[in-house]
Amino acid sequence: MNKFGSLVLAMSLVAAPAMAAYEGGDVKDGGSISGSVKFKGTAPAPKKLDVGKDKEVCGKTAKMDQSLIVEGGNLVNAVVTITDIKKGKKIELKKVQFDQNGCEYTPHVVAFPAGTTVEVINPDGILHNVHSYSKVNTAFNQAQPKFKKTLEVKIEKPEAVEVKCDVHGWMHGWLVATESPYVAVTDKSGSFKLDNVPAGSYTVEVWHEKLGKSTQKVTVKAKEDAKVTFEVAGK
Ligand SMILES: [Cu+2]
Repeated sequence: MNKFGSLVLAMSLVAAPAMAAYEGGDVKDGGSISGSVKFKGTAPAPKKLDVGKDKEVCGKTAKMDQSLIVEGGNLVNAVVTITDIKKGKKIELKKVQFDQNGCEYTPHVVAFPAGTTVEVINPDGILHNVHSYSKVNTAFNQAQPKFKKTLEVKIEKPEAVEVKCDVHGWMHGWLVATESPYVAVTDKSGSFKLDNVPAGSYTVEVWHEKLGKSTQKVTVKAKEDAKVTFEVAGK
């Protein structure tokens, strides 16, 4: 590449963050997108995790691997977002909770718009450590001693942030921040709903920590619910 070419490339890299940001406002005659996420294939048998520390607190209930939960063919804890929406409902930032009760993160996956503050709760009366493996956001690695019942972290930028506890190696969860407020996590029946969506055509994405991403085009009509079913194959 010549000198001019590399200069153009450098300038375009600098310009990249100027990409149109999400704009929130009032949505008139919004529709919704709802549906479910199915798991395609044979679901693995639930795996019990080895609780090798603080057994009197952490071992009260059996700890199961939550990285792939399939209930009756439905995929639980998948994150559903609209990836290409630039204008829609207002972002209302509310604190969300990430509870370490019994040495397990509940919910296992929390999703919210970027800029949200997460309250990490420690009701256990023992030491936990909240360690994020962020790449886009500034990573955090904070001890949460038994007397510190709540610790707050803010996830500023869109990213699926993996969180672990350095004290209890089996503790593992996700804080998923998105650009728009259109985000939902599938429940026990694999269902989700995104509401107050302006009429239009969108790309809806499903992300799962083990199974990755898949997308579908969905058209939303005013005041109507657009139904969509995803089938995500096991790996
Ligand atoms: Cu811990």
